[in-house]
Amino acid sequence: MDLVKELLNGSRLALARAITAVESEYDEAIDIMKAIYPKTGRARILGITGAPGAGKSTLTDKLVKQYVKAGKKVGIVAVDPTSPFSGGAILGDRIRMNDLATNENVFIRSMGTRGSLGGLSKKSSDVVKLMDAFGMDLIIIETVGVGQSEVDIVKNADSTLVVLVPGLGDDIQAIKAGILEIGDVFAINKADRDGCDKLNVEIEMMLDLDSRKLAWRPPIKRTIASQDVGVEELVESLDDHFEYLEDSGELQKRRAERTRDEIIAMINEQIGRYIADKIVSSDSFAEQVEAVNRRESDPYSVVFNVTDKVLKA
Ligand SMILES: Nc1nc2c(ncn2[C@@H]2O[C@H](COP(=O)(O)OP(=O)(O)O)[C@@H](O)[C@H]2O)c(=O)[nH]1
Ligand SMILES: [Mg+2]
Repeated sequence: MDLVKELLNGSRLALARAITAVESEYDEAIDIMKAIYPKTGRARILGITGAPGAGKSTLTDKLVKQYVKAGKKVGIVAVDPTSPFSGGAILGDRIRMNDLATNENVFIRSMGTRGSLGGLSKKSSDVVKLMDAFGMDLIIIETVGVGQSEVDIVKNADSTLVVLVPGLGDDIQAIKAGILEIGDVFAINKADRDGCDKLNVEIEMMLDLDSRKLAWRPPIKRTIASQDVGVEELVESLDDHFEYLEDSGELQKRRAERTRDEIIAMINEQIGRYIADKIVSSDSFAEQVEAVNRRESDPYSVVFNVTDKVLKA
């Protein structure tokens, strides 16, 4: 495919078009993904999550500038599970990352729930793969908030940075959504505000409660993203974590688990589609439902009939 060839040769236009194909679920999307797959697995993937307004985009902007200065090529996928528009609600991020958008070593793409058939987590993970095959060294997945869908999305990353803000009760919000458990590095951003020590103690306490006894103790770094303060130290911690992942074999393990989960999810999706297309929309299914309503049959028998048919198909 020409598009794939161009993408692998570094065409940004081809990358943009491939992303659109994946996002819009065009028929050729699967062929594109198949063709680029052998070229993936090279980039390092960083997830960034935290409450809206915590400063994730501001921090991403500053982090990326550090990596670009170090000669890295960086892809950014900004994902908003609450918006049906790609880029609509993330307009503010575009402004905050304005000068990055024109940098030839940076590629930014925003995604919403448009054409949500395949699920945003899967789609954003495919977009990451496209950027990986394109040749990005680092790919950042930034999500807008702290809900379950955000957790699912950042699970596609190798390491996760959780951004918290002092004095907001963010900590409690994060604990609820299971965000703390997925943090490999913590940033207390807006460290120009009061309450950093308290938040720091709370995160440390949470980490003490973690029963997994991991070899990696997530570091807590203070940043003032809007003033570019503490960002170099944060980069160091993020690099340390990636090094740890590589040296301990954890990276390989996490990626292998992710591959397995991805395949299972795709099988489920495929079977779900088959059921929707071939069974649920059939006359015979409608008749069986009616029979249940007349109490001539029961739901358990119908389910058995249907699954039996699928398994033999
Ligand atoms: N006081 C202060 N404001 C910040 C800091 N970092 C970001 N902001 C501001 O917080 C607001 C939200 O930032 P944004 O990056 O869009 O947050 P996001 O929703 O997590 O992506 C913006 O007005 C930023 O300028 C900081 O360290 N201190
Ligand atoms: Mg943002």
